[in-house]
Amino acid sequence: VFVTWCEAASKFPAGFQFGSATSSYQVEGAWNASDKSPSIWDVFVHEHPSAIADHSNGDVACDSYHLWKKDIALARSLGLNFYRFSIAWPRLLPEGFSNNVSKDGTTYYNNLINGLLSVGIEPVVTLYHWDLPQNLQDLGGWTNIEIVNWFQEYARVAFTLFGDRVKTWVTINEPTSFCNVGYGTGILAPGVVSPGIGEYLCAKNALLSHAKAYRLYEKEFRDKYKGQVGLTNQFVWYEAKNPGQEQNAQLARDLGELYTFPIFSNIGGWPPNIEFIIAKNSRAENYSSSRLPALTEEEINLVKGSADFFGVNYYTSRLVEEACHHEQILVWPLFGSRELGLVFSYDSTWLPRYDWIASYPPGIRRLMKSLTERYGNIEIKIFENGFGMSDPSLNDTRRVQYIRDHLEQVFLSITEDGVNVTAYTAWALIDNFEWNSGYKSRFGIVHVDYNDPKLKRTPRASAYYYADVIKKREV
Ligand code: GBH
Repeated sequence: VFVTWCEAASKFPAGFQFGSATSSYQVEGAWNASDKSPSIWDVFVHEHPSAIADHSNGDVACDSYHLWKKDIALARSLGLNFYRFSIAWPRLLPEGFSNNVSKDGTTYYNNLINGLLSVGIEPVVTLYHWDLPQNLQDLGGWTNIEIVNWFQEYARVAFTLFGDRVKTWVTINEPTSFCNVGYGTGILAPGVVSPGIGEYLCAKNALLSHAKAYRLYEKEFRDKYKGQVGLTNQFVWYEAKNPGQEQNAQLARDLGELYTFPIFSNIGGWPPNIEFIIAKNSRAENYSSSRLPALTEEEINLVKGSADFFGVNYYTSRLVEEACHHEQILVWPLFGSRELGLVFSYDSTWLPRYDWIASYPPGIRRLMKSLTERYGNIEIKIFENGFGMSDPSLNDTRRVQYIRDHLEQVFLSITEDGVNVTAYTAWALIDNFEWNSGYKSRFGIVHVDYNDPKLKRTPRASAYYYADVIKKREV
């Protein structure tokens, strides 16, 4: 009896799911195959090659558009329970609108979904992982309130075509990243530099777009298909750098919950203290109204409760302190927040470290505990966690350590904190186009040989390690 209890106590609960992920622009390639139209990333990388570290682009990437069978075979060999991928909006709807649904685009995603299901892997589908149709960007993209309707119609097409087989939908990946970096600092596509303005228009419209897609599913698809819909966001866990700074750490966490509070809090709307600070800053800067667009009563109610789970992408944590000079370039959410007058750093003991990632495994546990305490025992799905390396080698010891350390904390969240976390996702299944870092930055648990015309995929030590965890269901 004792042995059985011990074994059970060290295993992840029966319903817990292990997966891995990629996104369309980062792996598909085939940027102009058939009737696909250009996305903002196609245009951004073609017009500004120097925005990418190695001047590369996603024209070919891992060619998953043609090599999807190989990706499925890999996912299967690792024993994944689910595979999270995204649909390229301009591949499915070449005109951006629902007037014209691509036959080849539909076939591609049907093949991928059916191929996964045929080997017992659940497809988890993201509708938006940053590759907006360029023609919609020409109309303002995420800063145009009309996107709420464009996105809802896109979601309707996807739910209609694939909803019979796809039971987990992620509407939007990391609004924090593409709003603040795509429409704020302008580092990511579409490269709009409008800090404090464009990024907040994007924030409001992304939140409403998500909610409209959720309500659509609720009304027209849920009875039939019984799936789950939510969004996933990047979360950085913030702690005070020095004693007595807890209030600032909480402020940073509140700004990080810009897309969480409106959905999961009882009162809905923007986090009140963040709304207050941005209004105050706007007044001081002589604006006639807050740079953070207000939400109407109707919008607040549309968004409130519009998710069946918390999607959490977690990579790293930060220590928070007050900025001495507000002019310092502060890039939310990793380096600081000009809005809050805060700068972020990490501890030198947080290892391994790579670029913006400093490994701090307790962060993922504290984050989930905090979300649960603030918003109730809502189901959490970790939809990204992973480690980058410039070293392409197969013996990726540091990545193994990173994944193991984080899985340990996820396990403790369940057993010690009673957090309702039901999924873990290793980002990424294969090396891919890592946005501004190009191909030099590798996140795959599986190596891709970019010098090989066949783009051969080879599992790394981390892939074997992860496969073993999945098989034994314990860390
Ligand atoms: C996630 O982004 C993405 O969802 C995924 O596509 C990506 O491949 C993965 O993580 C690994 O990076 O301008 O200083 O903020 C994580 C958030 C946002 C972090 C963009 C890097 C660029 C540096 N990323 N950011 S900065």
